[in-house]
Amino acid sequence: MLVDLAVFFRTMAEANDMFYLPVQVEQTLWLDELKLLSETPEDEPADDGMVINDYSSPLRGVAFLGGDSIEVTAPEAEGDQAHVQIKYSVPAGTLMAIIHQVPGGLPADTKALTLRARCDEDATFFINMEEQTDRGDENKAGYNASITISGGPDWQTLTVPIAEFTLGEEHEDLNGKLDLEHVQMVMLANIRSLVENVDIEGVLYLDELATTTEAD
Ligand SMILES: [Ca+2]
Ligand SMILES: [Ca+2]
Repeated sequence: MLVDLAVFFRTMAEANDMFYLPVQVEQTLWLDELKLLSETPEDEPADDGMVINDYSSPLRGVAFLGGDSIEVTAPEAEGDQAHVQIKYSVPAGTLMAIIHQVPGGLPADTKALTLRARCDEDATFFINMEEQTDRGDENKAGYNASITISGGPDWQTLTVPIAEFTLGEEHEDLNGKLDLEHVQMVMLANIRSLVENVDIEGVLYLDELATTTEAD
């Protein structure tokens, strides 16, 4: 199944309140090939974890929410580190978010998420992991944590222990625990515009989002 997330979110009343979505325009999508592989292609292992996204070009498995107020570019790679630059200027009452698809779930022995990033000014990002243990919304649960990236020119690798993720208030989880192998989506969002109801802007650079089995 191929889903245009912007169209998908637009159909959710709740999302319309939360996300600033641009006026819908007609879009064309060309597809060349859809393959079924007998083996799951392995991502390049980062130490003993799994790379959720390396932000190489062309970008795959990522969707951006924030409409016209988000500008994504792929600056020249620094060494072999391909990365993306996300320039955002988001109105109060909405938010900017980067949604990573995790089609095969995360390794069950994951101890932490790691993010190699930098930004122009200090910014706190909300990280949401959504598990889907079975069909239906009642089998979805969202777990949240947050990270603060210090502003500056240097790349930082931030570690977020899985133990820091707590169940979102709007969710119930039937088995009461985060099931990493059923996580389908990892979202990184700047929700300050929504929570404090102020206009926000910033530049965020992302190099790699990964899991690690090492406890920090
Ligand atoms: Ca669960
Ligand atoms: Ca990268």
